[in-house]
Amino acid sequence: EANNQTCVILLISVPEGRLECSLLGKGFIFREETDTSYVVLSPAQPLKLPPKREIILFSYRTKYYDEFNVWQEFNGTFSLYLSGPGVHFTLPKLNTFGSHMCVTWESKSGLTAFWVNGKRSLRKVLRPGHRIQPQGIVMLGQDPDIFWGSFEKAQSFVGEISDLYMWDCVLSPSIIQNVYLDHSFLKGNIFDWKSLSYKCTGNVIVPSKPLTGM
Ligand SMILES: [Ca+2]
Repeated sequence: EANNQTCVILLISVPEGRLECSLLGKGFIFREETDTSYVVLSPAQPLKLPPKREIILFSYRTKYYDEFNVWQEFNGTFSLYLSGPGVHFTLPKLNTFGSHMCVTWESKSGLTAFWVNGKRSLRKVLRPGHRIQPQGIVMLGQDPDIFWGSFEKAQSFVGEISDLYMWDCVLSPSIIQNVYLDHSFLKGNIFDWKSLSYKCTGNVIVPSKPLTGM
């Protein structure tokens, strides 16, 4: 180049397929206005999960039964299953900035509802009079098809879960709304995020400072 520019021009010509080389210490410089120059990047992994996928959100399993499981289904609906039968709800999509989700089930009436960001779904009836059995395992991230195992990658949870609470009674609407509006939590008498006893297996990150966007 006869001019005084000192920039390095990285010429990349990839007519077909993908170029694989280390970019360490290099860069892309677009030197002039054109309608012909561009760089196509090939991700090492797909940028998002395949859309056709079911996702386990919460699993409580005893030896022979999925006692209390919350799912996002293939078609995007959300479900609660109690040892077999389940109810399904069409809800707003979970937001990348975080969503507050709550499931209520009243054993006597079977009334079941999903709450998203302080708003309650319509109610459906699931197994009135049913009793959830003790001595199971609560698991986040995987759906155990047997006690302690038989996981499927395609059903695993990918994302962030925080502020998990569980009670042995149905909370009032105002208490549920306050969790979303004021981020104020009534102490959970089954699970309480502030004093949760847990054990991580595999590639699970526990950030020292939780994200508090919600
Ligand atoms: Ca499974």
